Amino acid sequence: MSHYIPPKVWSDEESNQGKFSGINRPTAGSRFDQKLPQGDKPLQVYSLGTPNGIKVTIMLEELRELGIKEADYDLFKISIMEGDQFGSDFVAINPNSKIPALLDKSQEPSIRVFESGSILLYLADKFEHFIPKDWAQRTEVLNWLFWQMGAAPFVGGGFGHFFNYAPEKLEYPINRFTMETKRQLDLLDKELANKSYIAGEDYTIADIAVWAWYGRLAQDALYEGAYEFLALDTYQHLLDWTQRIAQRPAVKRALKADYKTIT
Ligand SMILES: N[C@@H](CCC(=O)N[C@@H](CS)C(=O)NCC(=O)O)C(=O)O
Repeated sequence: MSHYIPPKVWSDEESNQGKFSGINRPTAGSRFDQKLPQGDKPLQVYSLGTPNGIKVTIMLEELRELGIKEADYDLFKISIMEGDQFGSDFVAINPNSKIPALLDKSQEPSIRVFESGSILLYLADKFEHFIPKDWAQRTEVLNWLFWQMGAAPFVGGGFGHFFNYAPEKLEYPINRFTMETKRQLDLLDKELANKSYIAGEDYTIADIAVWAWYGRLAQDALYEGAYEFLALDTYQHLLDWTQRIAQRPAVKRALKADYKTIT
């Protein structure tokens, strides 16, 4: 057990942020002027190949697969460990300073979209794909999309952080977040026992969002040793669904996407 006694008032000067000390500050807003490049495609994506980032590239590659020219995009790399997310142009698109962010230049004026779930929904509504028109079915897709947006921070910011990134291995947070992560994995496994996709028989933005985290975890692509530690081999329906989606050409392309530099 740690013997840390919190002071009366917390101060960032005494806090050890480990691997993230170069970027973490307790304030929001832009930290320096930085122009972002724009290409000539209708959609400009500023992102990175993380679980939240790949949601957007998978969706855009799925739209490309359907031959939708209006969904063509330029993809730029925001190096979050170097602090690109705090540059002025990026903050103007996403005041929350997190990837992914999208600028839709086909609209006048351009529309900014941030939060990966909001971007998926924007693209699904705009192009009328990967979201059902039927009200009840659409609601079920949104149930899972919003579930993922609320649940995955326990996996990434909780389990992944303490299992993989934290400067020391601490039993209490690892136990706490492993318990929750396994509960979520069991939920998905039980749901996927009776249907092909998470919101029913069709592949939707809910699958894209959930796969980017839980599918990647099931592929052992997120945190070294996690597959074994979480006993992912015991979630057979989740593994089958992971494979089904991994075989999609758009998903394969998205995972190998080329990011242009911003400087
Ligand atoms: N809820 C946000 C989370 C985005 C997020 O956490 N992005 C991470 C990378 S996966 C990031 O940009 N981190 C940089 C930072 O925290 O400074 C979303 O889904 O878009």
